[in-house]
Amino acid sequence: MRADAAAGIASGVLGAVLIIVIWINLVFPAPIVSGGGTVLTGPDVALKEHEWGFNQFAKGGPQICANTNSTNITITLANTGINLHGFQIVRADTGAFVAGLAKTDLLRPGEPPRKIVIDVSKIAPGSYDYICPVSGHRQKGMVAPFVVQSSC
Ligand SMILES: [Cu+2]
Repeated sequence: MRADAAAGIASGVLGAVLIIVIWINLVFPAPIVSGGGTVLTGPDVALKEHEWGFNQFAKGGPQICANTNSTNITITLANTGINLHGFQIVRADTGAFVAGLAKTDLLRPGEPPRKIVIDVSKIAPGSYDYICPVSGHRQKGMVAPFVVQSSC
């Protein structure tokens, strides 16, 4: 077989493999790692946002546990990604807004970290999620548990 024909067949096979790999990733996306075993607690929490997770270069993020006897949690939010990202705490069941930034108040890539004060006394004990409210980002993995309970 001629060398150029062999190279053509090889690149065709490589292209087909790439298309199959991309298709598998689209049809069977990797599961979102919710919590990932890490729990952040205490009055000061630092979160790095990027595509498509918090504090890790993977989907999901660490759980945040808020103690009911603490008053405020200060979340220092840094956008280390290349897209705009926001921050909201929403109800785990309904997705209703509970606290955080307005949907249009987004952090630009590389802007100085922002401190968001969450008044825990205004949130009933229970299960919540913190998310990035930018369209599609939660679905891609920017979601992790936020729980309010009597002990963390
Ligand atoms: Cu985002």
